[in-house]
Parts: sequence; C-alpha cells; structure tokens
Amino acid sequence: MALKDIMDEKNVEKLEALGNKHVEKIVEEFASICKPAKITVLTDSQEDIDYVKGLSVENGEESKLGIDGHTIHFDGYFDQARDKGNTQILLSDGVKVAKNINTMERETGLKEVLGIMDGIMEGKEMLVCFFCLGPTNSEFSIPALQLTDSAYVAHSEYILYRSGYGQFKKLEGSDKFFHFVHSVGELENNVCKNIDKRRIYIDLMHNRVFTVNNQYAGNSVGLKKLALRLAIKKANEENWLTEHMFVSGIHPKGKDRVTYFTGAFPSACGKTSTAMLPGNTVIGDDIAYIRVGSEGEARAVNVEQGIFGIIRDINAKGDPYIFSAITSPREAIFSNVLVKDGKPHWLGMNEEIPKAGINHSGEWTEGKKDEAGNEITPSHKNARYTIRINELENADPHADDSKGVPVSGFIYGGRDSNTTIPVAESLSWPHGVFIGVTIESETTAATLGAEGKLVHNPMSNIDFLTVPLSTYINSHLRFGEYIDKPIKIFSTNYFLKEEGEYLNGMLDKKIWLLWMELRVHNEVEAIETPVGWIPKYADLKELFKTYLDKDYSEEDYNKQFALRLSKYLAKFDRIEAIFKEEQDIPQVFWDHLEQQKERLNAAKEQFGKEVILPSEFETSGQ
Ligand code: SPV
Ligand code: MN
Repeated sequence: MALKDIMDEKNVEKLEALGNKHVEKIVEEFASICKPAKITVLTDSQEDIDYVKGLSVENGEESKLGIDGHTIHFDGYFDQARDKGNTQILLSDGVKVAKNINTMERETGLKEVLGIMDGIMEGKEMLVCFFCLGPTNSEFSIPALQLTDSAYVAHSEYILYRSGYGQFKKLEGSDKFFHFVHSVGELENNVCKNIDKRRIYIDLMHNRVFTVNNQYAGNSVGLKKLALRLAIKKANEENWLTEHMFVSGIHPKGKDRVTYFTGAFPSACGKTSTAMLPGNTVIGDDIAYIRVGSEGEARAVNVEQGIFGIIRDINAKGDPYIFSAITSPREAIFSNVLVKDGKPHWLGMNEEIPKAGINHSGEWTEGKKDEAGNEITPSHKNARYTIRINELENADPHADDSKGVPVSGFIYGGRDSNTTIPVAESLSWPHGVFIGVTIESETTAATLGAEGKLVHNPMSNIDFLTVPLSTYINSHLRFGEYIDKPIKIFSTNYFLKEEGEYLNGMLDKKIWLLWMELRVHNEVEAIETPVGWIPKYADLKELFKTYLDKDYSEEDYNKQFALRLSKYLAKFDRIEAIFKEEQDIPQVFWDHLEQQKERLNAAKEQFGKEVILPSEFETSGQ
C-alpha cells in the first residue's frame, strides 16, 4: 500500500519531509492493519497541536468545563488504572525478567495483538504524532512516534511531552526511535467497549508497544509507562539509568544553593507531593533518565514536561501550587472526577462535594452502587489532572537543560505501616542499592486489583522491569562506580502507623528532605544504626521549628524512629524468600542481606529487646 493511497497530499508531504523510511514503513504497515478512514500527520506547529486539542472535544473524548482551557475526560468504569494482568513483555528466548513479571512468547503475542488490531480503526482517524522523551537536542533525547485513534491520548501527550517532529528530522533516516500503536477499539458513550480484549504488549525486539481497547493514560499513552519499559531495557544495555523517579531541587533557607534529589516511590505513595513540597523547585514528578556527566557527576532529566497526577487530596492547603494551577485558566485535562455544572469535584479537595453529577460511572447520585454492590465514590481514587510543569509557580528554571541537573541524592520510598522508619541514610552505595531493591509497599488504586497488599517493589519499578532483576541490580551497582562525585542514598516511609493512626503529618516529609540535604553537604551528624544513619533529635527539632514552626517532641521522634528489630528481620526473611526464586542475583546483594540481618540480630542481643530507641544507639556508639 502506498502512502498516497491512504493519505492526502499535505499529510504525505509532512511525513516525507522527515526523510525517514522507517517511519513511513511503520505508518504504512499499521494503516494497512488498522484500516483507518483517514490519517493525519502532526508536526510541532501550534496549528497542528491545536488541531488535536480541538478534535478531542469535537469527537467527544473530552468536554469543556467552566474554566477556560479545562476539559474533562472519562475512562470506562473498568478502565480506571494500569492493567498489569494484560500487560505482557514479548520475549522470544524464554528469558525471565522477574518472577512476578508477565512475559509471553513473542510470536504468539504478536499474532494475538495484531489479530485484535485488524480493522480496529475502521471509520476512524489515525493520528501520527512525534515526540521526544527527555529534552530535545540532548544526549538524553529519545524520539518517539505515536500512532493512535484517540485524540485524548494525543492531546495528553502534547501536554505531557516535548513535541519531536524536529527531533525526528535530526535522526537523518535512522531507526533509533521508539514507537507506539494505540487504539481505543470500539467505543460506547465514548468509552472502550471491548475491555475483555484490552492488551498492552511490549515488543522489546523492535522498541515498540501495541496497546488496544483502553483509554486510561497509564495503559494508553505510549510515552509514559510503555516507553518507561522500553527505556529501562535501553538504559541497562547502555550503562545509564531509567527510573520511576521525580527530580526536584531543595533550597535550604539562608544558603545560596540548590541541591537536586531524585526519588522513586510506588504509584500513589507520595512521589508527586515530595517533588512539589513548598520551597522546592520541581523538574519532574514521575520518570527520570540519569547519566554520568562530564565531571563524573550524576545528571538527571525529566523524561516528561507535564504531570499526570492523582487529584485526590489536592487542596489549597496541602498542594497550593497544583491547586492554584487546576483552578485557574490554562490547558488542563481532568479525568474521572465528578462534574456538576461544568465544575470538577474530587475527594479531599476540602469543599463540599455535590450529591449528584456525572462521573466515571455515568449519571451519579450519592449512594450509587456498581454491579458488584460496591458504593461508587464521587470521583475515582485514581482520578487525575494533566497539566504542564512550566506553568507552575514552582517550576525549576533548568527543567529543559540539555545536560540535565546534577544529582546529590537518591530517595527510595515505600508504603509500609509497621516497619521502615521515616528516613535513613544508607551506609554505602551498595547498601543503598540493597535498600532500594528490597522496598516493600502496599498496593494502591493506581493499578487494577486489590489495594493494601504488601508487595515487593524494587526501586518502585517492579511493574515496569524489562530486564532480569539481576541485570537491573548490577546496573545500579555499576552506576555507583561510574560516578566520581558520590551520591547519598536514602530510604523513606511516610506511612508508619500506630493503632491505625499515621505517626507523621503530611508535611513532615519536608523536614526529612531538608535533613537529607544537610547530610549531602556534611552539615549534620547522624546516628549509626543497623539499618543506616538516622537523624539526631536536636537537628530535626530545629528543622521543624525553622521550616514548619512546629515544636517537635522527643516523644514523637522516639515513636517514629524506634527500630522495630523483629519487624525488620521479618521483612528481610520475606525478601530472602523472594530473591531465592530469582536467578543470578549478584553476590553483593546476598552479602548485604547477610550483613543486614547480622546487624539487626546483634542489636537484638546487645540490647536484649525488640524495640530500640535512637538515643540508645547514640550512647552505645553503634
Ligand atoms: C503511576 O501509576 O505510577 C503513574 C500513573 O504515574 S500511570 O500513568 O498510570 O502510570
Ligand atoms: Mn508513575
């Protein structure tokens, strides 16, 4: 099939102007498989980007809200989060990635998904869009081609990513780009009808992903978690890192410096809110590429330029910048919130929520139940907003720097209610890698399935790993050797509870971050414990007073930082069992596991009890 047979002259010209036969071949191939009625090629021009924005309203995937530039999009009732069950990595050689990661024989997977895609765009318009992962014109740049029949998906991408038609021209005909083919399939009331045929298949061999019969952005938007999976493979082969991490600058009071941290947290566990803490300047909130810079320093970029953030609990008090952005005129897409009279409402917005309106279940009134008898909340717990970061008051001026920003600390967070202390600095780089890959966290509404289940989530990347866990661990261990300017690695846990109540307030994370910043600059001492270096009470007290005007009590400190030895030992037993089922885990990991357990057991013996207060370690000189 020739391009001219399926596209008008103007579009053929736009495509051919790229001088890239690989791109043309992909468009031809998927035009002939998906059989769209029309194909539109988009460049980086404002006119083209506006066309997509207009189309998403025209075709009903989005509707205008009261505030200028705001739209609402609904995903189907059963399409509200990432679908791990139907996400498969296609592998031809039987390589296992990690025990819990779905892999499928490549030929079988391709046959199935291409079969589903046969004629899937009949009567529809296929959009051909070009983006760049990471800043353009940079060592970090990865061009990405998106084919989709969803204007909502393309619109989201023009907010969330840098457009990359120009970047494709610079490829000079090469095939060094990722590509994504997406179709919503048949729609009914503008949401996917054939959820049973939802598939997200990752073809590592050709740097491409096929995703069909879905709209939720975590499944549909190629450049987000689908590209993350492809980039993890690429980074692990090329000795750099692709991480599920925010990038944010910390600005301590009275000191003329900014210190950048990156932090990995499982979905819906405080990653965006950490990146966006008052006083920070934000570069990115979800995905980072990290490379070694010319002076041996680690440098990070935000792969994206926007935020697809959880809207629940966003309010003027807790998240002033985001709240202000999503309540004032600008381009913003709301998804799966409650809409009444053109106004979006969500859980935790600190305003009264109407008792009726339209939400992800259609017409909604308070008390409405779904078919399974579950009460439907006014907005979904995983409802989201989509905005550009550079419109936020706290956007960092270096967000688009082609060389990225220097990174001084990595943070690994999790959600566990009874074990991990709020903040600790690892004892060394390999110990930090060990801490990162042994994170356990409770599942959330960001993925389909049960919430609150404690699962192993190494570096918050378990859902996205495309290389064996052993390879991933080795890459991190090696990265520590490549950098000449050391990075400190910290762990955090914002979710410790006592008798069902959280032990920490929402803003306490600001203090942990400022403490980490001081540690990076060697400006505070710390207490050595079996799980790492922890803050001294006096330092936290001062930080709480200075930054939150709060009197932090020693009693709170002791509750939060008491080391629950048996809980930690139980965790590392669980970890040992999990890793024993993995293949080729490096010896360094086993050494650290052994040493970690030894230190915990030694403390148990030395103190003769289960729970040790920080001051006890301090005076014992541990
Ligand atoms: C996450 O779940 O980690 C997100 C949103 O950042 S999604 O696009 O669904 O991946
Ligand atoms: Mn994420």
